[in-house]
Amino acid sequence: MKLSIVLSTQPAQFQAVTFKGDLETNLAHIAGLGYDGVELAIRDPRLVELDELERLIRRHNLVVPAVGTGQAWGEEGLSFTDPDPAIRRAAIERIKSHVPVAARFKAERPAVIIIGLVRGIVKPGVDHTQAMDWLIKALRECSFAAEPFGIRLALEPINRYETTLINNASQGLELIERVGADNFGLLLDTFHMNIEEPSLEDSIRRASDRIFHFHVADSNRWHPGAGHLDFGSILTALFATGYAGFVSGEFMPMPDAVTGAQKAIEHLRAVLSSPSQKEGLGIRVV
Ligand code: LER
Ligand code: MN
Repeated sequence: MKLSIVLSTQPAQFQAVTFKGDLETNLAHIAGLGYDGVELAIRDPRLVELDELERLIRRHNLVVPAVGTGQAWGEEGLSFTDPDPAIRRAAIERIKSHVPVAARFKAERPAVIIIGLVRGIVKPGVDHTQAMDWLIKALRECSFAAEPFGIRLALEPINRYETTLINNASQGLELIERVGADNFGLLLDTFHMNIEEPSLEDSIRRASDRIFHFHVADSNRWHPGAGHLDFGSILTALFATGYAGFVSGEFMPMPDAVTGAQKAIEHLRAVLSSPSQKEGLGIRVV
């Protein structure tokens, strides 16, 4: 299991970003705790000193499996489904501007650009069908722009309290059919899945090789182990699909970032090394 954790490269309002603040200190903590990678949450690549960021990340031997883009919505209100065409265009251009960033950090697997809330919500006066049409066109344009760089896009089904556009894995799989790009898939997040999916494991099995990235948080959005999700069962289902990507922590910095990150790694390793999970993964227990 390769583990990463979300780190924001700039101040952010979104609460489930585990690490914000001084980059160098945070990267040292993340590497020191045993994480293999860091998922970068970047509002706008133009705001980031990329050479310096890359130098720090490489110095700590960390990989960047994915780049999160949600702050373009959270801080600036950019979205693929805004009724204002200038805002939709700005959102598309912003996502395309992440492609060279993701390409810079590409490791042994194609890096992923995350499409979270930048897809938008259905705003008053816009009907759902219209919003879906805008969404599909934007996703096609961005996926085609990313393809020559070997970069993949992953749309994250997000729970109903944050958006009405793509809440669950089934809707995500239908969207994939309509977008029709091989480098477009899903990011599944256990926090949202716990609200929206009838069974996390069945949805993981159905999404299978369209899972391009995976977020973990417990039911209360604290670190895995702090709530009631069964991560042994969830991760066994994930790895049984052949998933070879990162398991990425995206949870509240509770009781504080370092303690949460440490408890997450301990819990995830412990549940995967318990005898019943080893048997589920086909590992003989002696
Ligand atoms: C982002 O990865 C996420 O999970 C959302 O809750 C953002 O609003
Ligand atoms: Mn998430």
